[in-house]
Amino acid sequence: MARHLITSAIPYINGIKHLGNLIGSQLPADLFARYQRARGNDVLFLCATDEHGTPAELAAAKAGKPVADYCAEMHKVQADIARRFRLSFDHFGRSSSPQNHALTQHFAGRLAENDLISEVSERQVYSIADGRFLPDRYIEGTCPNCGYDKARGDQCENCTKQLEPTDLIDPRSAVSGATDLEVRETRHLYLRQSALKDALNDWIDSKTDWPVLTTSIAKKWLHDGDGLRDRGITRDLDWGIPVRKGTEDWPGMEGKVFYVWFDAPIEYIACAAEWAEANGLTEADWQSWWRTDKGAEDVRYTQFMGKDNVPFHTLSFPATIIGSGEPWKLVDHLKSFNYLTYDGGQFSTSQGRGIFMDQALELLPADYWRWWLLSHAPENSDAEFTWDNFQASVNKDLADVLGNFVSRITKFCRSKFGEAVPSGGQTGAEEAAVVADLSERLDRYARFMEAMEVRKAAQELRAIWVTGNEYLQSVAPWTGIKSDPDQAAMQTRFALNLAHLFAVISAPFVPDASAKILTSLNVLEPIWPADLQEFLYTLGPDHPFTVPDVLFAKITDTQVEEWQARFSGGQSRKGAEGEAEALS
Ligand code: B3M
Ligand code: ZN
Repeated sequence: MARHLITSAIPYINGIKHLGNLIGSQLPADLFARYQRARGNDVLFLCATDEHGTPAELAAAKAGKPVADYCAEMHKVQADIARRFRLSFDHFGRSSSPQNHALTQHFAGRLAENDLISEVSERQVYSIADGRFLPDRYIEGTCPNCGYDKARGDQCENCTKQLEPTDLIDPRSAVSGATDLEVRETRHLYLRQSALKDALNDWIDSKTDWPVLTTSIAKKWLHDGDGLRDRGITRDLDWGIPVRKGTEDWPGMEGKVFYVWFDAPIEYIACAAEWAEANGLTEADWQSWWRTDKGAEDVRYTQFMGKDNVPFHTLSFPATIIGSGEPWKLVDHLKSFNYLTYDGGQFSTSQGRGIFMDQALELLPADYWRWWLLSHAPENSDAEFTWDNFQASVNKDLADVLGNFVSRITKFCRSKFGEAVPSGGQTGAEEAAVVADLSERLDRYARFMEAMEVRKAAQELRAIWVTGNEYLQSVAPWTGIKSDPDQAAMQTRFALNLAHLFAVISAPFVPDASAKILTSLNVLEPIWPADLQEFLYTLGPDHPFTVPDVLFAKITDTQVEEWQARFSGGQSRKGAEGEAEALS
């Protein structure tokens, strides 16, 4: 039994994510986790909310709530939506957990002991009225370029010009509106990533099986200069993990917190500790997934993320781990995704453009979205969501092919033989040909799933469903039953077994439909087909079943028109302030 540690990039706490976010990390990670579990492997699948940093503070302020309360609420909201999308996390943690506080402080301490931290003095805007330093985007004023009076210290939203806070005319605090601002000196910790350049380079060179998208981004940042600059890992904010050296105070760092991108990836580890605590397990249990000196040497660790997150996972987080000098696991495989666009443009939280996870589930059940998103995953290039494409894919693949097959064969059997698998007849050349064809396809499907080739796996799965329909169409038991009822019984039995096969192997993509089929076929413990020939005899004569309800309803043209208009933009979503995702 193989052991798979799987993490998805952890979504920011502010606001509900859109479908582009979902397909960029959580959903493909879930597909892989479900597949590995179905193959009988041991899986620890972790995700969490990313709760620190400016976006969380701003969103909480806008909601008029203390940031801790806001995060606790939004965590519940996100956890509930994840559950309804059937994201099968073993634990959905929080980067603000005590476990992450302790581990983040621990890593900072180790890095300091290994002389990988330096202290740097910076000049930053301080608001006397607010009693705090203001990150660039907390400062507002008039744009010197276009005169827009709500320009932010990092950029003018109106004319898109990049700004320095000192460029603004009549600058004021976005927190309180206060205008008594001054530039003050402040000290921050820097992680000396440059000292780890060779170690990181060697490590990345050893990853010959990584997708080109991943290695090219890593190499670019490693060699083009910018990526491996020493990196500030502290901030003058209230909300975050207090800067400490392990369990000790850090003189000069009082009142400061770690930068959100420093503690967020450490949450991958802390989340395992949270998982252990939530399940009454011990430190040894979670460390056996993370420490190569404590049992994790046989663990294969796979991360899933959008391409914008790759530098943090190929350089910054590994720098933290390698720099600690402790035997924590480094990622073995990193699967990254391009972007999903919406109807010719970008998904936009601020403009309410595109579909958000909660809205999607108001329209249709999770399986419909899961299937479309996974079968169109932006793997080799960006992918575009259009309503026509979504409609076609749901109606053809799910309703006409998978749904139709299952409904047709169960209904036919019920009407001619009753609600139990019929006996009689013997399989012949037609069935042997189907078995041969499906064996090959199933092998290919498994290889694509193993390699996380999401789109190709979906195509192969669809081809497998099609094979079932073609078989039924060709043997047509509804015609043959008059002349040779035994033969028709055998064909029906064979097709019911195909339905069983489809349910088992489709579960990672469409878990709810799969469960419905299995329930109606009275299969309590689905087992992945080891030997296909044998598997297709699992449901023997007299095995009872029921006809399932409609598995997939077709999407009508009227629905498409209505949804297209509704999601075309014009209404801002809650949490829009986090969209720029400034990393200050
Ligand atoms: N929260 C950005 C994002 O959701 C960030 C990922 C953190 S992964 C450690 O895309
Ligand atoms: Zn401007």
